[in-house]
Amino acid sequence: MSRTSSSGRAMALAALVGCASVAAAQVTVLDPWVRGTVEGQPSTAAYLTLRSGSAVRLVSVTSPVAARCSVHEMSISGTLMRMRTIESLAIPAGGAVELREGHDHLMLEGLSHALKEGDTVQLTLTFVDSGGKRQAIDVRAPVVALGATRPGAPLRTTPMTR
Ligand SMILES: [Cu+2]
Repeated sequence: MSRTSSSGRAMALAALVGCASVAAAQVTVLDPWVRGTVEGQPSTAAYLTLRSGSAVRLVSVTSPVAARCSVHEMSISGTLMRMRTIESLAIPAGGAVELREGHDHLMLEGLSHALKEGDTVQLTLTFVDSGGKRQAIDVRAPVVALGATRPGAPLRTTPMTR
């Protein structure tokens, strides 16, 4: 292979990658993480921040480790925290939506196995823009230990009975 043709190929590849990143730049997923579980625990929550240059809706979440994934909205009714599934989550143009502990979150139900710290969970998020165009984004979310509050935070000091 000559030097000329290989550099031409590299330029073509760069152009392709450039196009792909423009299309994908519409939605950005930041700081994803999943709460670790104990053996036999059927469900857990995942947290992340979604940013988008244009108005989109998160319409579907899937994961190979969970039979069902959904967006849960948290609300406080008296002293009770309630959560309910919402059909879609809107991200405004140029805005961000933060799914964080004690607030709205992704619910992963029907877990296939216990999720341990150090594991990575794949989440596929599907967004729809105002024109009805769908875009799927794969996210690899680290599993955070059951007692920790967020990635990098120290473990709670409450001793655990084993
Ligand atoms: Cu929930």
